[in-house]
Amino acid sequence: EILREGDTDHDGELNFEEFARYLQERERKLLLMFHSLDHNQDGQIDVSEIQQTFHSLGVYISLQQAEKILHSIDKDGTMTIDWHEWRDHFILNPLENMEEIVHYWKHST
Ligand SMILES: [Ca+2]
Ligand SMILES: [Ca+2]
Repeated sequence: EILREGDTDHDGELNFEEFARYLQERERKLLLMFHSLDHNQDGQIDVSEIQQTFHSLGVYISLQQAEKILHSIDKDGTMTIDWHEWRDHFILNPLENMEEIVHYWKHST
């Protein structure tokens, strides 16, 4: 998947430049998603913000399900997701937008 998306000169290989460009583009998208999740703009995503995001996309999840999702990304046990945790979790994952992430989470809980 990364190969297909990142291989901009379509030679079937991912050279270092293409890979670096791919990661840069991923980071930009992930940052936008991070900001859209962080409703109160405090730089952290908490459990209620995860739940709100699901609800805003018309998907009901319980607080426990939202906590489970949060635990899978929260590496340092703060019960919030900061930008670094978010980026590290999704950087090599080809999800494109919040709809896809919500769909992915829904199937992982
Ligand atoms: Ca927040
Ligand atoms: Ca954390």
